[in-house]
Amino acid sequence: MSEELFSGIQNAIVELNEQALSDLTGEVLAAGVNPVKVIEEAYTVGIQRVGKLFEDGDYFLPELIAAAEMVKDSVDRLQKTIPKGSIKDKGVFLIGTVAGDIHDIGKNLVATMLSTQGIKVIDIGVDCPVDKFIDRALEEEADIIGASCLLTMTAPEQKKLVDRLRERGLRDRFKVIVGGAAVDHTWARDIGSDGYAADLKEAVDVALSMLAAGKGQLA
Ligand code: B1M
Repeated sequence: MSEELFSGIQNAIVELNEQALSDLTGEVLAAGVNPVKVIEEAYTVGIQRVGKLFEDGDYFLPELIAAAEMVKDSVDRLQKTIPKGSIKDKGVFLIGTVAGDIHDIGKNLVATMLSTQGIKVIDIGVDCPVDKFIDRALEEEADIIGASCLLTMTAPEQKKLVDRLRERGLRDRFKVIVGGAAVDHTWARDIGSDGYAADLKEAVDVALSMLAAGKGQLA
């Protein structure tokens, strides 16, 4: 049944059928399907299919925006049903999208997943200059700073974050995790980040082991 619902949700996103998406989200909630699975296997796959159509020139920006908004609304609805772990048991994770980049679907999902694991998450939004990451991390006494980036053009902001921490004498104060479709493990290592996560599961695994061990993940 989940398989059918999941492909129905993916198709509703690709077809920009808001009513069908809303109805299927209702069905998923009523059936008690694991919301994390729905996010990973239905919504994420659906928006990625739209991305591919955009890349191939079959969809244009208005379709991309419409699909993103539909997914955001449905994920918001589903997120309300995910139980939060007990706050600040394990540490504080500050997350944002780098300056010049307004993509936030992946970042929001990572934030939600982390908050289900007993990690206190401070989400500072999108288009965040590096000093905003650092100032808020100091204010919130964060353990980890997470920077999301979807645009190749803005990936240097992640390097700037690591460099700026060093300039401000704070490099050892925070662990840094980078992620987002524009970057990879090699990039993360090259810029001196402490960790990289490709998806939700890795983001949770890396954050939890970093908090437990108090040291970085990358060789
Ligand atoms: Co844009 N966009 N977009 N877009 N968009 C991409 C990223 C793009 C690859 C599409 C394409 O051309 N093929 C391309 C970037 C190319 C590049 O630089 N390599 C692109 C472009 C070019 C643009 C614009 C410049 C388009 C334009 O204006 N001409 C513009 C930029 C605006 C800006 O930011 N300044 C733009 C705008 C938009 C919308 C506003 C329409 C919308 C975003 C809406 C929103 O986020 N609220 C949008 C969308 C939806 C996409 C695609 C289709 C989907 C992104 C997404 O949400 N994926 C995307 C194409 C694609 O990815 N195939 C595309 C689903 C999400 C769950 O995955 O965000 O990767 P993702 O997150 C993953 C992992 O990366 C990871 O975990 C998540 C779950 O697995 N992760 C982390 C993410 N952050 C993490 C942080 C971590 C750890 C893991 O730790 C801190």
